[in-house]
Amino acid sequence: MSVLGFDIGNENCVIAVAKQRGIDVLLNEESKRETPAVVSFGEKERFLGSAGAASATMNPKSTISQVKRLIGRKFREPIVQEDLKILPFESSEGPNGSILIHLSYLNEKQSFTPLQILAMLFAHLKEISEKNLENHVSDCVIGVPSYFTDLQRREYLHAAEIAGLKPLRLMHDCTATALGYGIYKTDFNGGPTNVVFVDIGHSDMQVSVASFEPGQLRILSHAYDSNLGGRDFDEVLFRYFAASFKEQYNMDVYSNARACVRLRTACEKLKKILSANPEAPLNIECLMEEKDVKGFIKREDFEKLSSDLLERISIPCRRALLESGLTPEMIHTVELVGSGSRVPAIMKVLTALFRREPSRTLNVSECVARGCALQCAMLSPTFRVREYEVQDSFPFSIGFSVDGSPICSPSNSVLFPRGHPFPSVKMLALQKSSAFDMEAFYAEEDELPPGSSAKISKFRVGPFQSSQPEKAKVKVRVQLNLHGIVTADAASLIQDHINDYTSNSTADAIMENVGVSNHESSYSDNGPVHFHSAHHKSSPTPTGEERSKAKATRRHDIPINEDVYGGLTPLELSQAQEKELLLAQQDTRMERTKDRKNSLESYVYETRNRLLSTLRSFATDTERDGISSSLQQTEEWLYDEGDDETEQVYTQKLDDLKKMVDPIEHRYKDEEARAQATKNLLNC
Ligand code: ATP
Ligand code: MG
Ligand code: K
Repeated sequence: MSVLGFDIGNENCVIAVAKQRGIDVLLNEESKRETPAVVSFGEKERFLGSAGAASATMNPKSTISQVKRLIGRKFREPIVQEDLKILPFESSEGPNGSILIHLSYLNEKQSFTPLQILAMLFAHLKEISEKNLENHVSDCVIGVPSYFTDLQRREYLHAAEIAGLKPLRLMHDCTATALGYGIYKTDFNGGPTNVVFVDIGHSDMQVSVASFEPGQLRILSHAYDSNLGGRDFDEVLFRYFAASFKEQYNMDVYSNARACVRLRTACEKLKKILSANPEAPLNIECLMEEKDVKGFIKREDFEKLSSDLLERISIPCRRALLESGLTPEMIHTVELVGSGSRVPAIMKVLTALFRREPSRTLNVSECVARGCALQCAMLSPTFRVREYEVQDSFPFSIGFSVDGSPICSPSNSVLFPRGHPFPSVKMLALQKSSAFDMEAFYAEEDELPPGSSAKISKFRVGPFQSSQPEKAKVKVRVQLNLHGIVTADAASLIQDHINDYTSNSTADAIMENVGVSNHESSYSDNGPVHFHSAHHKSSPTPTGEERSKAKATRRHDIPINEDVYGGLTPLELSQAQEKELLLAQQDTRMERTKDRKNSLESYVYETRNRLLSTLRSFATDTERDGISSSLQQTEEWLYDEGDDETEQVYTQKLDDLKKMVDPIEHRYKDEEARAQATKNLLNC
């Protein structure tokens, strides 16, 4: 069983696989190491990845890119509206404020959620992996931005599930990068070595500070700007040239979707040229109104136009540093990754900020996927990886309320404060004698990306009824799991006779940490046993101390009903799975149809040639004429009404032709065999 790491970027995806000798990056069908995160709907089939990107300019309205930006978000969020303005496909508000993408496919109007589109990408990456490895794949670790909310993380898991993948973990991008960086280093001695990782991608940037010691890494802080990445630099160029074409050619690029796509693509290319050259030209033929356009810009001017963006880059860097509690002097190195960081001015900004030049020792586009593959190997029982402990920290404060009241004290609801190590499990002891509601939410809204909802989920704990209401205690197990998702996944009613719980008079909740020492909330690679500890999946496992108390008590399991805000219902999930299956079948059918059509076409050409050569003397004139004219007719038909036929029709046509040619083919083969036999005889 192969273990994989996926980096799903807003622009590019990378697949890494763990092999016994190390980590490899898989090549896609174009032999590229990066696969565009694009899904395009053709007339009768989908084009995914590279093929999707190729049809983006041909077919902009049916081409979905940047779906990562839309995952788990609401249509009306201002930032979503900004993004949708740039994206050429149609969209609208769906149920519960969700986003729906509309396009026409198979001659009907169809709509898809971003989650469904993401699932298509996952399925494509899975297919690439299976072709490469000639094996079925499912276990994987998937990189996610540290700023992803609960819902975004859940949607990633659902999308992966729809695609038939089994994510063992969603891993913060920079944590994956840090793992790949640290596990091979053996020179981290003499106290902790602190490294800042700066990842600038297509539409976001993330900064994390990690502290390495032999055999372990600890994340000290995560910071981010979820709306600042390479594409913002493209946009600077786009606006500049759109304005200058308006002046120069009196042309309004904004009014033409296809022209916008083409100009943006050209600007991205131009930006890349400026990374290596002091100036660059821009030429687009027939941009719109049949006009060719020409432009030119110097790197210097590009940097001036980008000054606001460049300033913004230092904000998350400062924040990460501040929260790590370190000063720039305590930083060993700054590692710069993500292809968006290739703009030279970014290097200058960071050098000034950290008072040293960032290094680029990692593969900037592959490090996340590689780290994820390593993590997958560590989690998989089929691999033995060097013992290494990874302790991540969670970037948001998570609060809980019970029947509307804060859980920890009348004024404090924070169960997992920002920076809390995870995965982590907490047991809540509550004084409740019948069904109640709990709610999980982000306690500090300004920690979240702008526009995100603070709501996470609701839990109905019950029904149950205590026979001794005044002594009833309920224990609820709450987890911040390995994916960074919050759940309340087990509850039990404890009716005890000995009152051995110190009850808190201000709030009726008593918090108990079940083994949430730093050690247990992180994990190391002591084989699967250590990591898949009882705290992860099984029912509540009391500690030794609790167990002795439990002897004097009766314990009944209570059902918990979880309702995730904006989450997929099981029915919706299975509907999405069915839909994906149908779409995949349609693609396969179209692939087969193309295959059949190609076989027919090449049969026509081959037979025509062979009729003039090898087969010539085995056919009568009448046979030859008959076949020739059938070949001719088939060829004409293929270019005309037969251009777009079904698999069965092509197969039938080929069979018909073969029926005419086969007798001649047989005569030829018989003759061949006779000649061979004669030759053998003579050779003896
Ligand atoms: P994200 O991490 O934001 O989800 P991603 O992982 O797909 O997205 P990357 O592949 O790291 O993003 O970076 C893509 C960005 O890097 C694009 O904006 C692209 O234009 C930019 N880029 C690639 N090469 C260069 C270059 N030579 N000079 C400048 N920018 C570049
Ligand atoms: Mg990335
Ligand atoms: K392992």
